[in-house]
Amino acid sequence: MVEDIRAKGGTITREPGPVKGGSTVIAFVKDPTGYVFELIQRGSTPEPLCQVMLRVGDLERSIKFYEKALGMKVVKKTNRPEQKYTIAMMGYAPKEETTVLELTYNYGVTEYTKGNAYAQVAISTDDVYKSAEVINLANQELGGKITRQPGPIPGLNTKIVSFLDPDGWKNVSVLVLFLQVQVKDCKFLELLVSLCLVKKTNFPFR
Ligand SMILES: N[C@@H](CCC(=O)N[C@@H](CS)C(=O)NCC(=O)O)C(=O)O
Repeated sequence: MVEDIRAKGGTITREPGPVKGGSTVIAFVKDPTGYVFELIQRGSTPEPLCQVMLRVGDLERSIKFYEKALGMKVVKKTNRPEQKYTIAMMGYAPKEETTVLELTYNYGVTEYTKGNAYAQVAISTDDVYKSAEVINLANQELGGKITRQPGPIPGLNTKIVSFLDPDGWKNVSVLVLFLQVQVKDCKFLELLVSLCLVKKTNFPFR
């Protein structure tokens, strides 16, 4: 895959090889906007979109937040003392079956600066109003806040609630699961990692 991406003009930022301190073979590539994608060599899975990695300043606080606010479970936890980091994979099913959040704690790092390009991870819910109540309780206990009260998006038949987790990462409960990032050219992203465009919506009023 790396050779394919290189041939299409993609930037390889980490050549394929075993992860430091482990045996899984990985590589890193960059899309034209500068977003980093990790390629992980593993057997075929029903969902090839594996994980979204967020760096967090207090792993136990984040685990509690994602459990309480969004009903996720820790599906795998890996501590790499030699590399000075711990990872908790959180989601709704084993990581071989579904996309998961990869929460990374680097020893001693309690805060991260955030740019303005990352937007949000979206989680589906059948009732944003109930979800907002649960999220609000988790925010009060563990940090973060609701940034958009639950309700419909103008012009669309979708209701959302937007909120920040204790580290300030934004999440949105909506009816479909998607990861939103600001990109210059989604055509290149499709080519780069063979993602398929499943829906494109233009919002002229935003
Ligand atoms: N300090 C790293 C901790 C996480 C980490 O190292 N993850 C592994 C993948 S699970 C990685 O990026 N390894 C790079 C390598 O092995 O070259 C970070 O914040 O990105």
